[in-house]
Amino acid sequence: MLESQLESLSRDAQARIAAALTPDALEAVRVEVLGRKGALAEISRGMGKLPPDEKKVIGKLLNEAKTQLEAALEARQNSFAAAALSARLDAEWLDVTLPAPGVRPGSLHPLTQIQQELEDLFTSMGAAVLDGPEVETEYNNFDALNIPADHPARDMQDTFWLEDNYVLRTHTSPVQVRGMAKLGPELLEHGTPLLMIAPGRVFRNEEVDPSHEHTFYQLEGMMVDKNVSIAHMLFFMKTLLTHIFKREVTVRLRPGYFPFVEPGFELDIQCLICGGPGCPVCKQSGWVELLPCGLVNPNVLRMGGLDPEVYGGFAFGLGLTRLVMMRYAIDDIRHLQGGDLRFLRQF
Ligand code: FA5
Repeated sequence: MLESQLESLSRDAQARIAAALTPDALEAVRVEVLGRKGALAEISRGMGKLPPDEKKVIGKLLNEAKTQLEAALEARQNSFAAAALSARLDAEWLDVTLPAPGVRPGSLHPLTQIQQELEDLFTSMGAAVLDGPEVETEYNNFDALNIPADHPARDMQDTFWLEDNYVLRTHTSPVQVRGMAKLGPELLEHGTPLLMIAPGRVFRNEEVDPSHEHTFYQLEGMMVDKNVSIAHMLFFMKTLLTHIFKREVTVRLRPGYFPFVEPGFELDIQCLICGGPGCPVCKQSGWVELLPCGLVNPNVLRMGGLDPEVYGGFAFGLGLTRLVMMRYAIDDIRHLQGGDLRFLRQF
């Protein structure tokens, strides 16, 4: 009686194991058949009442059934694990033969791009490109440019003073002094005009707003030769602007005071952000100060070791950062050094 009950239980359990479609369904079969309160345990408990001979036979059959069912359960469990693994492999498939995405190409900062364009333009016209230190002597930044210690023009440029009469240069004009000393005598003696530009970073203790930074870029230009006139100066400045804007831009020339030029001018450009009516960049005036300039003051030539009776020159100090703003219609100077990649990736 117990024998046939065991046989049909075993057959039935085998069929259910084979039919289980999920690990949960399989576990339910295991608990029902092999669990502590399961069907086999119940048969095992009923064996107590059997005579010893029969007990032995049933005990053996019970063990065999248990072993077979455990093996069947394990095999089915393994098949679930294999299926899960292969599903995972399908889901996480990766083609290791695909080419790598590569490094995203960077680009030059718009200031660098325009600086390089101007360097190319001026070297094509025979100019030297000079560099000067950002930490400059008080003498080169002011005195040699005809701005002695007690001169009110020092107040025009709010200066970061360092120790021992050094300053963070407030403009690129000290490179005029360095350029004259380094190149002037040799070139001029051989009848070659001194033509130079000096792009670079300058510093002022400024209140920062849409058109003013404490750290910005200028490009100094200078020519010294015999018979240099304002017409030469205007030629170079017009060539510069046409080269950068690739079209005629509206400019105005008005008197400007700088102790190192005489006469001095301010060349303003009509604001290309608003087109004239006024905006925060042009301080509602419609014009942007871009290119102060003038004929080199004789005192500066003298301090540069050149004879003002023989030589004359012009100089200009382009606001390079503002030029970049005008070319790309950048409406706030702070974007340029803000380091925001969303801004920089546009160039
Ligand atoms: C000068 O710095 C003179 N050295 C220029 C010069 C050179 C005159 C040679 C004559 C002969 P100024 O302080 O105006 O001048 O500055 C020159 C240009 O720099 C300005 O026209 C403007 O375009 C730019 N600039 C001045 N201050 C700032 C600032 N805080 N932020 C951005 N650009 C500025």
